Amino acid sequence: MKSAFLRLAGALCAAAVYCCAAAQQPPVDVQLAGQPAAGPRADAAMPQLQNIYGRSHVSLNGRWNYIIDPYEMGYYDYRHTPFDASESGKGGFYDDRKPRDKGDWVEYNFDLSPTMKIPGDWNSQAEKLQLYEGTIWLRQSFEADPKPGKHYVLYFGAVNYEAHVYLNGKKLGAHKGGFTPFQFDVTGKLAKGHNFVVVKADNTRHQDEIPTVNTDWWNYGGITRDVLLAELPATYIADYKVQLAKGNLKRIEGYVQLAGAQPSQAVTVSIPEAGIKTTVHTDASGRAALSIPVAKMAYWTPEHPKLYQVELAGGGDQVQDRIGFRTIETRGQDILLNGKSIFLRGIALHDENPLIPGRLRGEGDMRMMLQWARELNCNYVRLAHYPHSEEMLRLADEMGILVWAEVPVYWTISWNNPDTFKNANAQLTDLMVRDKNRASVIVWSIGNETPVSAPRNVFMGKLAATAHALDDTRLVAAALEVHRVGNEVEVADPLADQLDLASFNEYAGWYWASNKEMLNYHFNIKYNKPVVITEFGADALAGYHADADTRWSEEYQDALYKNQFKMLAAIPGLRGMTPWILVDFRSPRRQHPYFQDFWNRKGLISDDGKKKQAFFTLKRYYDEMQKKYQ
Ligand code: GCB
Repeated sequence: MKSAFLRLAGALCAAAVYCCAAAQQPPVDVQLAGQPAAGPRADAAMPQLQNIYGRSHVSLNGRWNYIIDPYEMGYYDYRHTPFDASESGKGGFYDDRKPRDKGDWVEYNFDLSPTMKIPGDWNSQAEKLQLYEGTIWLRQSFEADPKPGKHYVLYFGAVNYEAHVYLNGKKLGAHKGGFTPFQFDVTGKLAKGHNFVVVKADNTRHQDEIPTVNTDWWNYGGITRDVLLAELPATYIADYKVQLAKGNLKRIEGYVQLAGAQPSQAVTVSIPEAGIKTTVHTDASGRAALSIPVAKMAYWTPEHPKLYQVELAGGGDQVQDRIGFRTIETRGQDILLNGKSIFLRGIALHDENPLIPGRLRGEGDMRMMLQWARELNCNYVRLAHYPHSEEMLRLADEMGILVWAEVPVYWTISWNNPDTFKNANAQLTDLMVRDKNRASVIVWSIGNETPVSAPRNVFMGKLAATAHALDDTRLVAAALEVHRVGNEVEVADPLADQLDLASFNEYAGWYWASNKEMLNYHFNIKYNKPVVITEFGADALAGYHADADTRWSEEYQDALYKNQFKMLAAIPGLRGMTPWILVDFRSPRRQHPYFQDFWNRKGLISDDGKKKQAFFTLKRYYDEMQKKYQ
């Protein structure tokens, strides 16, 4: 049944929505049992809905009006008390009701303010915002025709970093964390007809947040991913996991979670192409475990990334997904995909488009990045250093590219602050909740280059425990650091005991030792685990040619890659790598006026899409490794 239950006003087009069976129940509170609790940074947000794109929804993307507010005029009064905290709330930029009360004197006007494209970081949309860090208010208007008995969910794919969200002048809640989705239950809060949503987005960096003040990437602010309004029936499928059991090619295990009016129901899970159809009954909390034998199935691999249509139906709701089935394990120093030893031919990438400034804006941009990885003959990518979008993971599923997924626990976090830990733990949980059905994801990474110390070991150890507890079917890892003792490069980190890989960054030939000297070094890795090099690399300005001893030249970068391959060949447990990095990327730390000019030049592809020499060297190496592991 097709019903246009919502129409976007203004520049947005009317969108058709496919509604599920109409169970006419009064709206009830959304409360999901059995899901990890949202962290303290998600004030009043509801738990994540699995597969938002598979629900009846309209997009609130498009052009949003915005107001730059460096002094947070729209949030605090002149005594620096939040308007939110006052009874009338008057003065805040979120109260955009028209006509205004007589005598109201307001110093803002969304209608006369400029617009920017959402999803989209603000830095790349106006020159004066390129380096802006602070608050911007954004507003979108839309029309709705909410139906009784339905649930409505306002979803944000990501807002960097802190978001305060208001619907029709009333606060829905706040969220911290720039790369994970959050949503609000807006049942009973939508008006028939005109509605408006206002977001205060603030990308100010703080020492106690995740990430902290110091990173090597651009701090893109704003609503960087989709904004959607979804309609759900009175009882709905809130979450599900449908994956092969740990190391077991013959059994699917997981769960289904209903929420809403009548959470105790029969739910049918079918995978028609695999001849699977099972009915389970959810308990009073809406949950049922799944354990389904598999007779015959084409397992997901990079060579044959088979995705099955999976259908879940129950309680008047139904959701479809495309899911691949594979196992991933380690045995000694081997990584086993569906029981077979593999070599991870990888490359690292940021969520940034070098050609059209800003974050990746949609499937076309994402396909370009993964296609470049494919041209390198990669079967694997490291999506550094924070969760990339759900669409990226779905594309990796479709294109057959294995993924290392990561949270922005980067460098010098405030290890002793319990709120900082809660925040990191919540971001990790949200990533894992979102992407748990993606075959491409084989590694959850809990952080990058975090310096060993007692409080750090406790903090990171707890994150590792969270990752293992939430998902025993994937590998848990971190990009560790190395230390040099004489000519030995040591990997000795107590955290490694809790990780599945001996994975580390090493900048031989760039941050230490010259290109030639690096061949005198050898690795001392104390762990009987697969070794995966998470980073090595060198800056090269595309088109700058010199000899192999001249830094910044393509020749230097190329020679470094060749020497790395020689050096790494001596590691018996080497099972993969993600050199740093696919494409040059923007970073405020990179100040050299000629070679960098705010770009980190370690890309194998330049900021205008040209392949550097080392690109072809890495491809040749991967061609050889592919033959070796066939
Ligand atoms: C690293 C970091 C990465 C940097 C890179 C570099 O170790 O993990 O985020 O961009 O080095 O280029 O220095």
